Amino acid sequence: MTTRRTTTVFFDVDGTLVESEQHGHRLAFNDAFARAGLDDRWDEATYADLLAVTGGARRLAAWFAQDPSSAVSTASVADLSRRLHREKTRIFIEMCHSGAVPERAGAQRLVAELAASGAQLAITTTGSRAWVEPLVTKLFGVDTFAFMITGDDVLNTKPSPEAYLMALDRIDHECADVVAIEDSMPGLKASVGANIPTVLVANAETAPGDWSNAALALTGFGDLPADTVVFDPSGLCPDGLLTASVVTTVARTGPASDRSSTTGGTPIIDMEHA
Ligand code: XBP
Ligand code: MG
Repeated sequence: MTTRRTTTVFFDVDGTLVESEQHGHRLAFNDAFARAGLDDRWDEATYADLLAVTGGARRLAAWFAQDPSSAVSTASVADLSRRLHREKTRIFIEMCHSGAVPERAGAQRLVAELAASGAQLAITTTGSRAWVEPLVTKLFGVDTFAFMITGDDVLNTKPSPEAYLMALDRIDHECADVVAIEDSMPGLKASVGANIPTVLVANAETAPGDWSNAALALTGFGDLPADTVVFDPSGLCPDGLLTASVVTTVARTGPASDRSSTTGGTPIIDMEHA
């Protein structure tokens, strides 16, 4: 007797399900600096660079460690980063409650389609549980995601594969085809590092770099006129719309190491110069 295989889809949150970085987290970090009486402020270009460091407290610590104009001594960096991050998290939770953090165009459609198709959905994020749980629940519903792995659950944030390995441990992956939906290079490294085929729904701001480790890369879910397919060596998404059927096919096809026909593909567009 053969066991029917299920599909499990791991969704990243920041930049993937929600438009949260430049007009969400960045503003909350700046507000926390101001409330603490610090002159530090992150403009969009600075924050785009800082996104290479995942996890808010780690991002703060990296900033204070590198910024020669910062008045903060090395000894107090870790403590200050933790305190500022607690305040930033309080501010960001208020922003989530007030509706200031919207879902990404097409995310709601894809999540609903996948849920209707019977796929199991889960969250794998580096963000803090204190805002992830209420925001995801508010935007996507209480029972939509089977479980959420957050930055609070791991020792090592993305690009470490730890969150994804932990997520794999939570499912019966012998019987499930798995796929990750990510928006950034650290996220892509993390999911591919756990040998999970990945759809990169890239955000221009979060994902400069080489996308060819993705099974499929787009600049959006396909719901906006500007969304384009950037990398699709297997011709999985000819219409440019990321549907439940496309995602399920990526899961069934498996990781790059299991595929024979797709090695050596090159991105259709170089996003750094697009
Ligand atoms: C998200 C992050 C998070 C957020 C801020 O990365 O790195 O740190 O930027 O949230 P990913 P917190 O989307 O790859 O999971 O301040 O709660 O950490
Ligand atoms: Mg992300």
